[in-house]
Amino acid sequence: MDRHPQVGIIMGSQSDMDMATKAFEALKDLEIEAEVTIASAHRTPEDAISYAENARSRGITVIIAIAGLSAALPGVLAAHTTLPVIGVPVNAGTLGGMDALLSIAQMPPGVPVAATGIGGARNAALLAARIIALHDRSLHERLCEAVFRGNQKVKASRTAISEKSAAPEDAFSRE
Ligand code: RP5
Repeated sequence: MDRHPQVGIIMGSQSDMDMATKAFEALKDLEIEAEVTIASAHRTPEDAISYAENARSRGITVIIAIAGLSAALPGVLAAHTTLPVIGVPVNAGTLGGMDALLSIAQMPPGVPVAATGIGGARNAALLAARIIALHDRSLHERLCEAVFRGNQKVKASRTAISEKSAAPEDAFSRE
């Protein structure tokens, strides 16, 4: 397994750590190496820019950028690298994360950022995994297994529905 970090998880503040941990754990489950750091687009803009500029040559292939409030971090990183940047909006204030979601999603043409839902750190990790799996057959297999396990979990949860109201299993049959 490649021990070199392939995913850079960067957050705007230490207060975003829960989200970073979620993304890190999801990547770890798929045996994807990741590194975690903090740099703010507003408070330490030079660090954010340098991290983005150095990321590709350091072997990073996808950046996950986590930020709340006026979440400029994913966009600033995307402006300084051609690596794919996935932004995770955090609910960090009175607007419940809508502020961060719109800041991340409403990028101007030419500077793309993929936005997850508010608090979507796990999905950010899974999207990063899909991107990396384009050129990594063994990761693709692990990803397919994880998707299968997720599907099985949903199917198994049907048994919790009372027999009287449950739809029959043949409602899901495919010709
Ligand atoms: C953003 O402001 C950070 O990403 C964080 O979500 C939010 C609040 O930061 P702190 O005031 O907790 O450092 O830049």
